[in-house]
Amino acid sequence: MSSFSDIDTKAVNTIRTLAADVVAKGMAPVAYVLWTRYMNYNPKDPKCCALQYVLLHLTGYDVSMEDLKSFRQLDSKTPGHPEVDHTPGIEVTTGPLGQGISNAVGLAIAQAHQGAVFNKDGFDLINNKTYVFLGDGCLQEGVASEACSLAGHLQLNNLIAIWDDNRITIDGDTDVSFTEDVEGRFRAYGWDVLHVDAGDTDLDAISGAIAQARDCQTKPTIINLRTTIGYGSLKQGGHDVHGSPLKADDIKQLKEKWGFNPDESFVIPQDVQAVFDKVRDKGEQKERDWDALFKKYQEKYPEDAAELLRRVSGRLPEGWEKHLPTYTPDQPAIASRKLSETVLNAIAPVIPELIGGSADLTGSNLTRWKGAEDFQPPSSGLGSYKGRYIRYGVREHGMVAISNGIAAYGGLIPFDATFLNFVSYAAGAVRLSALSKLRVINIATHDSIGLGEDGPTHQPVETAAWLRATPNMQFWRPADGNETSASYYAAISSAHTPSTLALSRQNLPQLKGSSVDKARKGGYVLEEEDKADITIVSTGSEVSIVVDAAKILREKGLKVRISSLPCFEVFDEQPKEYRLSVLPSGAPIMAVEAYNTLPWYKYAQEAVGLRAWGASAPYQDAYKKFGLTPEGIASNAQKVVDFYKKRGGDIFSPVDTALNYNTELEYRD
Ligand SMILES: Cc1ncc(C[n+]2csc(CCOP(=O)(O)OP(=O)(O)O)c2C)c(N)n1
Ligand SMILES: *[C@@H]1O[C@H](CO)[C@@H](O)[C@H](O)[C@H]1NC(C)=O
Ligand SMILES: CC(=O)N[C@H]1CO[C@H](CO)[C@@H](O)[C@@H]1O
Ligand SMILES: CC(=O)N[C@H]1CO[C@H](CO)[C@@H](O)[C@@H]1O
Ligand SMILES: [Mg+2]
Repeated sequence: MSSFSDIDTKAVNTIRTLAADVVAKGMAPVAYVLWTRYMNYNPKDPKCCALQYVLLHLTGYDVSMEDLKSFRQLDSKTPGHPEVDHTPGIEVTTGPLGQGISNAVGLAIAQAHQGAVFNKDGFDLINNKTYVFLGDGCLQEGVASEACSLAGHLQLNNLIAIWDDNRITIDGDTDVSFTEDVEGRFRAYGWDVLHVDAGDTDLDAISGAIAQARDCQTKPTIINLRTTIGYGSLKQGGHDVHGSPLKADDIKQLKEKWGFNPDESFVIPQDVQAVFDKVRDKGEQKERDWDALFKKYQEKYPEDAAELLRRVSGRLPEGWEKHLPTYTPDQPAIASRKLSETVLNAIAPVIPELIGGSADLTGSNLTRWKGAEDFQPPSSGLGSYKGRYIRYGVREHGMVAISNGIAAYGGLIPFDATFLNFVSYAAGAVRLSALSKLRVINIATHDSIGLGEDGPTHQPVETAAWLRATPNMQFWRPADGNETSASYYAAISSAHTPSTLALSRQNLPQLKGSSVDKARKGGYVLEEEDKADITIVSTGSEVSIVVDAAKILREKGLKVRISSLPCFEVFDEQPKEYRLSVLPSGAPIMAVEAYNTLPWYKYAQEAVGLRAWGASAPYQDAYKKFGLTPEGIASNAQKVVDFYKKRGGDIFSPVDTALNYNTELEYRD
């Protein structure tokens, strides 16, 4: 006997017609079953679940009929692709194919970890299902393979993926490019694979598969749901359904077919709304039950309860920053990747919500703190879900997309690690960290030609320019111990901004005059001089070379100021007077950095850097080849001073502009 009746069919058809009015085209039955029978949510508390706008409206989220009608319009609540933080009930920003399923793996990891840490006998507080819809396109994207492979290894039994197997992508039938055995592939990853043949109509089969997936205790599950794109439309099953809205006469016949008045739009029959209202009431009741359970938990385990509340509210542990190490000028030169390890060793024990790992470069990255436990399925004998160190394997793109999911879950601060050069492999996910305002920390070691012998394939030259051009991304390149601590301070305390920390392989001396407080401004004066002939501004491993170049120039009687600019994004937020005090008018400003010089012309008239790929050599030789030695820099600085003296006239700092980019940026709160 079916547990579904005519009213359920009517509700599905309501979703179909509403969706046709908005322009969505598929998956109505499964969305209905999932939202009404399986997911727990309370729209009054929208930090919960995500045909998304239609279901958000029907189920009572703050997404109105007007919002549905203004789909894709400027400043509407319903942008072309759902954005987290913009529309209530949206959990992650998707649109670029493959990201959503990969985020889902991150959400599932976060749930498994928090559950392992906080659940107790009789207190199944964090119970743990992530449902995700994905299309053929998502399954073709490499990032999804990376993430799903890891999910299988991790045996995430709380992850349920539903594949809209409509055999269509934009170019047409999937026969033209996608003929692999997807089910076999997922079985090989270690997933359970289920299928529903009549995904357009068979609510019972859909519900049965979801129930089976939910109850699977040992693995993630993918449900292959055979569907027809644009089901009910005159163009059903054709690829042109995807790219263009349905024509008016097609929408009309579709409404007639589903028993709706063809001349009305955006209609929700009362009895259908009543179904959703009931679901909402059930959701509210579930939330009350949960609150009651939590109250009991609070009585029995007050410390755990307080800790859970602290983490979920996003408050950092009191005084964590006091654990950040500082250094004195007479301490030895240390590689900033090593300084980063020292920071992680100091803060991982006091920030229990810090969770992360490396894409198979732990030994090079120095990202595993003392005493860390691996995040692994208990049956592996390699760790447990309580563990906070994630072995990502060689999967950079998947790693960052998973970090985005972990950050979106809340209550955790994810970091990940690879060589700076391979952060580019993860670009699709990196830009979404920034767009979605997620605090993800990318620890990016081997940050320049300074990595030496591995050569140009591994030496990032263009990467910094990209990351600095990414809105809401803090790209930090610290020059010594104090600056490394400052970069971590900023990364951890910026709740709505991702960071990339570029760290050296080679040793860097402690710079006299550096400090955490100064570096936290994103840029500061390292060596001041009145009536200077030149300001040299630099970052990371080149700052100490500039310090030596200045000694040569001073011997020749020149007055040289030095500024360090570890983070452009943060420096640009400082008041104009401050920025002008670091990069003043009156003398030429020359930038020095072992990267492409493109980003520097907003701060300096002249820049010394790389306009080519790097070189495979001991790092000192690579630096020499590109003139990044004290002598080379001094010689260029002399040319700059001579040129501007000869030209005469006033010299204005590039920071002194008519238009001020340092406005209050809306994403900082
Ligand atoms: C990374 C990425 N590449 C390309 C696109 C453009 N794009 C949007 S939908 C689509 C086809 C998706 O096919 P499928 O996943 O099967 O969805 P369906 O058409 O069946 O709804 C493409 C190529 C995108 N959104 N993201
Ligand atoms: C680092 O900062 C501390 C505290 O501000 C300061 O005392 C120390 O001199 C700084 N170290 C260096 C190398 O400048
Ligand atoms: C990954 C994970 O933590 N899954 C848990 C979800 O909840 C069920 C029932 O409480 C547990 O058995 C799983 O281990
Ligand atoms: C903490 C940790 O994993 N440290 C390792 C860093 O890499 C070096 C060299 O590969 C190892 O010796 C350390 O054990
Ligand atoms: Mg498709």
